[in-house]
Amino acid sequence: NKESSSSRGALIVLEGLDRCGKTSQSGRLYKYLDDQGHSVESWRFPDRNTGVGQMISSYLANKSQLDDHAIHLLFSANRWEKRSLMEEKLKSGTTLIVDRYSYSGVAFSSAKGLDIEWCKAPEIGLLAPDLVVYLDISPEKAAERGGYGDERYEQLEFQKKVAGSYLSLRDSSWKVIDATLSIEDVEKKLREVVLDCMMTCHKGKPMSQLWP
Ligand code: NYM
Repeated sequence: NKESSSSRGALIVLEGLDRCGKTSQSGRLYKYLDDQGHSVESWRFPDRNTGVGQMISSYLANKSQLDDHAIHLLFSANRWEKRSLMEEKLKSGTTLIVDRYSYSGVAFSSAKGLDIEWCKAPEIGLLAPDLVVYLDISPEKAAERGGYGDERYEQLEFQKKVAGSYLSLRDSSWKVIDATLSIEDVEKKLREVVLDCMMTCHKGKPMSQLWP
């Protein structure tokens, strides 16, 4: 049953360390909701398809160097360039499953030593997620999972710092799922919290902006 067009979609964000399983879980969740007949889209940040996204992609591949503040602002700009489309989709009843969002922006940049309040500032006014799910895994366990790729940040010592930053960003509204459970168990827990959140949005929970 398609959602009625008068009710809005939910903004669902998945966060976690590199290799925590976010990308496979977003894919599975998308397929499940789509099969159920919900209007849903799968998004990710960085969105490497835009002009800004290509600069980010080249930075992550170590093909270009950028000042830490400059790349932070590009990640943020990459979310800003999608903001109006995001709002349009949500208002028209489409639920968005977003793989990484502002929390990644703040966690990764503050792990480099940038001031956390400075990192949060450019995110002010972006749409606030209706649900943040944190797929929890220790940096050591994540590193054991088939190893990291060659991208910047994919190193154990750095991931330990990112884990610390995420801890200071987390609040009681986040749903934390043990990412070391089986794929099926993580998927099941994820579906539960997501369906519950979609219901509250459907019932008229107002949209809000960062940082609430
Ligand atoms: N990343 C991602 C940031 O440093 N800041 C951000 O705002 C976002 C959205 O980019 N290691 C980092 C986290 C990842 C890397 O993401 C690429 P992915 O999910 O591997 O494509």
